[in-house]
Amino acid sequence: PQVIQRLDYRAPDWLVPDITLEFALSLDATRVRATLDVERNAEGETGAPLRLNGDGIAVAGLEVDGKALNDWRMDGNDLVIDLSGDKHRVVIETVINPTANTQLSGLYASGGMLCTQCEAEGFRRITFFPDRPDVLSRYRVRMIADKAKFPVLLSNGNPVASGDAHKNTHWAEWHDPWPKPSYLFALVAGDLVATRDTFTTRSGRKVDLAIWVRPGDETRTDHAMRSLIASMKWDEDVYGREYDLDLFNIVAVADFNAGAMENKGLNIFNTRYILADPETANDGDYDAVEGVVAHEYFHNWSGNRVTCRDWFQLSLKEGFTVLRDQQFSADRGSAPVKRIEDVRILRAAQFPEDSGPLAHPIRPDSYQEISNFYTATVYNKGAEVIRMMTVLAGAERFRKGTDLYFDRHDGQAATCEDFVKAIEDGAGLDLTQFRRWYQQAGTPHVAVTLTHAGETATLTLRQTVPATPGQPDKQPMVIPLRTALFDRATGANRGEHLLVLTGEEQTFTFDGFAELPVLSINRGFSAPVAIDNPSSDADLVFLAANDDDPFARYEAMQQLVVRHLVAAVGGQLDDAARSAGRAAIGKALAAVLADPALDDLMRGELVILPGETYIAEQLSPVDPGRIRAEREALKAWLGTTLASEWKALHDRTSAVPYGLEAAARGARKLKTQALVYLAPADPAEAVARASAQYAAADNMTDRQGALMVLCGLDGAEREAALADFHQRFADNALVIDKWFSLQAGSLHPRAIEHLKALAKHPDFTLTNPNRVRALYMAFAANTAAFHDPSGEGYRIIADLILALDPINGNVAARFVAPLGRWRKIEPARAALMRAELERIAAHSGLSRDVTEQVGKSLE
Ligand code: B3K
Ligand code: ZN
Repeated sequence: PQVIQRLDYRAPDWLVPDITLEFALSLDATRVRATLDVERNAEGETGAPLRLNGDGIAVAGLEVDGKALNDWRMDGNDLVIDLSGDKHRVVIETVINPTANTQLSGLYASGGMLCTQCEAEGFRRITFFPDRPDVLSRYRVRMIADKAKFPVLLSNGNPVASGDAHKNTHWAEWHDPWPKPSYLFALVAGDLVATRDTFTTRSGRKVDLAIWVRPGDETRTDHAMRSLIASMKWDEDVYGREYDLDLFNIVAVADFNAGAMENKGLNIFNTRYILADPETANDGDYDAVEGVVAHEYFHNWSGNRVTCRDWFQLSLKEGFTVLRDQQFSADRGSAPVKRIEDVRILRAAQFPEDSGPLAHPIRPDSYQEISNFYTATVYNKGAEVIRMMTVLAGAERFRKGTDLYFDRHDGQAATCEDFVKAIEDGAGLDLTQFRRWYQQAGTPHVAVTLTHAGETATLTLRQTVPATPGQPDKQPMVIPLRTALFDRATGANRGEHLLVLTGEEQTFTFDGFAELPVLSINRGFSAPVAIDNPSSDADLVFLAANDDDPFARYEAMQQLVVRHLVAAVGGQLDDAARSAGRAAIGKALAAVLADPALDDLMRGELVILPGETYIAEQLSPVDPGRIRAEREALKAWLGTTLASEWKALHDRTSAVPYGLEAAARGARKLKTQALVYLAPADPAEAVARASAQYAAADNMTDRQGALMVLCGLDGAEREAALADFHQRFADNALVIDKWFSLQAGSLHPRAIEHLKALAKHPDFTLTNPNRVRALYMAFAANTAAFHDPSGEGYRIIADLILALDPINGNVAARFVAPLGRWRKIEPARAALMRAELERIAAHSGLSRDVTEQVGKSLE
């Protein structure tokens, strides 16, 4: 396979300052006429021919400077044209079939409408073009289409003109004044309705806002619109960034590979990140809509005005934009809870990636298929790396850095190095060594020892960065750790310090301590590292109850449980140690339940047990079955020991009426958590309460929570609730997705059987990515079911990959990672996992996406 290397970057030989695209749209034969004004790039290779990328398209006509041209050649998928001068006009015709485009990349059909997805390399499936982000063009787009089937015609920028044409057709012309790379091109044609609002920017530009959806869905766009307006205001207030067109369109599409796409002035969204109302969207869905709407909007500056020079720089826009959307959401709701959620995602999705065969730096060095690099590492770790810059610089100086970055690189295709340099210059930081975060993969581990002598506490920190594929040896990283010491006798916080670990090992001393203090380290998760902290259980119980940093409080609680479960899974606990560990956890949990100073949203975070994948990260080799068993056993014990507390909590929270405010949301979170603990302890009680919660629910959070609990248990109530849910929401695809996920991800011992039946359900289809993910991602994350000792779970996922690959390789490749973790799993299962990877690899005609992921997983 061809491997693209970061260091092979060369400037483009030709630029395309202007392009006109004319589309004669239809579902199965769309004609595209592209007029490219090309000119030689002074930085390119002298005399080089014009090389235009294509993918699955053929030349249906070609003119240069007004004359038909036969003197062209294909080099693989590239169209190559020898041109004598420095400036030419090239006109290319192609014909494409959107309905046949099941990859959902390029121009495709979704439920009778037409839409595009061009990032990263979809534009070349529409027309021949230098499809690379450092070629920026002004786009003019003309569309002509059947007026009844496609009453709405949208593209980037501003509408210029429109009108009726021959025989039931109409046309529209759009112009985008901002030069952009081809991956930001978008077009939508369909029968859509808009929810409208306006936003006036701080300099007084009135912007028309529209969210376009299928007729009937317009009742569920309010939250997205509120989120958009809030994002526009926030980016002005916090980053000084103003919107730059008179119009901002969002379109929601049911068939979409990703979450959403930041096309200039025309964001295209997966419906799941736009549509929300209390009955059909849970609280998490509300947050996701707000976060993704903000994320795509923020890309207008971090991504569009300043774009990426090449795809190795993807984290330039994604890491930064994720940080920006995280900061926005933190400002909109509870900042500590948002931080905890973000860290939970990082640990569940990114840490395993960083410790597995697909590990890569946030700025990768090579790829076969760039679609495989839209990862938790590039996005979430990328955000953490920039967040560390904010920790080192402080908010004000960091803002000086970002101002300089936007100023310096506006209109350019920039690199991660450009970003770091701008922060360095603007914020006044030296990030020389810090740059290793862009180069080295792997989650650093920091081992901590705290000793005490005389009046002095001595903290020793030792870092190791694990070897990752292609990177056997690592250099020490810059690790900023917000740290506090608590007086053991009084419980007082003696002050927070920012300790910046730069060497392999460093020692810090603190005076004035009569006895060994209690250590609170990596507060707020100031660095994306794993801390190996030998604090006693008693210290963790103390921090879980008393730390004034909410994240640290959560962390102490997690660590207490992780430590216990890791020992239990490893068979290192005798009866006495098991009871002592449980007692400590029970005590901490009881304190959390009783603490009147905690709000329910935060309490809801503190009571959630660490996830199975995070526990698995601490173990090698892993027996996933034992993790499930020990975690459930602990839950059952806590459910029994604190039974009356859980019931009282369920009663109290059930009395809180629905609302979007934090208190009501907190109550809903705890309401289902109470059931989660009662379920293994007293299934009959849990079933009764969950059924009542389901029946009384006036919102999706309560209904879905109750159904989740019922799904893990046996009985007529389970079947009745599932049937009711399906019937009640039969016409709502996003809710039916939940119905699939809840069953595939359930704690029920026969989850595999359920999954097999669901795969044959008439509502299941391989052509809709949301539906595929709903069923199979939930299953792959259901550790006990996926890792069934028979190997059946592995076979199911491998079969899925093989069946899905010809339809949608991009989505198929996402399912390789769960199998790719075989090296960390106990030998019997590991062999079965590996065998499935080999079975996939033996197939011919696999997509580049799946080939790369499977190949790397077997290396
Ligand atoms: N930039 C898009 C990602 C597109 C995915 C391409 N495979 C969404 C986002 O990160 O905002
Ligand atoms: Zn993004």
